[in-house]
Amino acid sequence: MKSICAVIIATCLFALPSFAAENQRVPWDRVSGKVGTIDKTTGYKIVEQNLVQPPFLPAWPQVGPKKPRLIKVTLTVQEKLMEIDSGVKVWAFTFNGSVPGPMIVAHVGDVIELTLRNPTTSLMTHNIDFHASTGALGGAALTLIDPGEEVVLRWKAIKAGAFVYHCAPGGVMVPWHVVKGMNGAVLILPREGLKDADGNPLMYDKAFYVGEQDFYLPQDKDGNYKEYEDSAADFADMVEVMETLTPTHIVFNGRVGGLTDENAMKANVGDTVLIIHAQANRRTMPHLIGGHADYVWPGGSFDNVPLKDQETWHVDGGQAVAAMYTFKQPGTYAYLTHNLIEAFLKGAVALFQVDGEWNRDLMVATRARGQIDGEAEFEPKSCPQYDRIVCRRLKKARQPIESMR
Ligand SMILES: [Cu+2]
Repeated sequence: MKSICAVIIATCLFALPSFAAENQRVPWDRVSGKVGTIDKTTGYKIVEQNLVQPPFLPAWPQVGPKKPRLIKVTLTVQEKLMEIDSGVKVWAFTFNGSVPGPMIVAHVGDVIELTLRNPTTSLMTHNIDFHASTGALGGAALTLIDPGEEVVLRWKAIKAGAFVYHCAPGGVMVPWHVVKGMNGAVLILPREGLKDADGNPLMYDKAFYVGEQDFYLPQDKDGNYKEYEDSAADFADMVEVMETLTPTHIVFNGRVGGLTDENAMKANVGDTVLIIHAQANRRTMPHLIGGHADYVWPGGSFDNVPLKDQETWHVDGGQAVAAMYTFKQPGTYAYLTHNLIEAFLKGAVALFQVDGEWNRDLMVATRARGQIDGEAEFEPKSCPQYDRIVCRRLKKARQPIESMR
């Protein structure tokens, strides 16, 4: 009996130091210090990332410092009534008030310290699943918080790529929260920056983050989109529409026209642009009309060799994919999903407005528009009621662009 007790005590004494050492190697359970100081548990410098509204990314270096850092970010839940098309409103669930939620940028090896807040203005319990992270349902199991609560989660970025994050409170709440807008993206850059297949650096001048959102909005018997009194009231009706698997709207940056007209993304000829396209719930097929993707990282992983010269690429549901393109001509470019029904009838179209000099070597109209001999002049009819916007744009496109001749 004595000898058994001795073995148990010896085992405990032996095991305790190794358990403590294990905890020291994974010190995620300590609160970090102030920005600019060194975090005692990781030895990493603490930096704060100021998150910005999409389609923009936080100002962040493409090549990381030699040593990893501890990056502090804060996401605050906002349940808010948003207009996603003229007169069409939905009670969105958001991170920091935007659909999609803001982009977080880090380098491989960095530790992200997220403070997630769910204020008492919320009606629902929320959390966050980072596809870029490892374990605990992407952090969802450690971050479920009721209104009035906050939580701090640390996770280490060990995979390079573009990744989705989203709320995942369990059961039918998961798709309901995601299609009410509660998703965003993370960009984990390789520490040495992006590279082509031969290991040459690929740097970008600008980066844009296109978050695609499918909405499933209930309609009344007359076909009008219904409005609800609070963020929870649409649940039963919306789930009914969700079960059809047919979105009523598919939009970029939270609304029809979220990235067109005055919201168009801007660049200059010669600019290399990184476009991160995120879709938390369904597949999509980005395409840049009048351009290409010079590089696409398949599946969103920067550890994959980038595909070159893609006309259309694809993003799976629950995925973010980065593409890179250097603009070679000025003008307006449509960036859309090349399911053209989804683009033109559901809303999934964005615009790039590019300034610069027209390159006649790449394209030229060698004969200006003119009448065919003997043909009567075309009399355009008035724009049909159902197609006012497209018709107006087509008429605008008919105006001659002198620099292209
Ligand atoms: Cu949620």
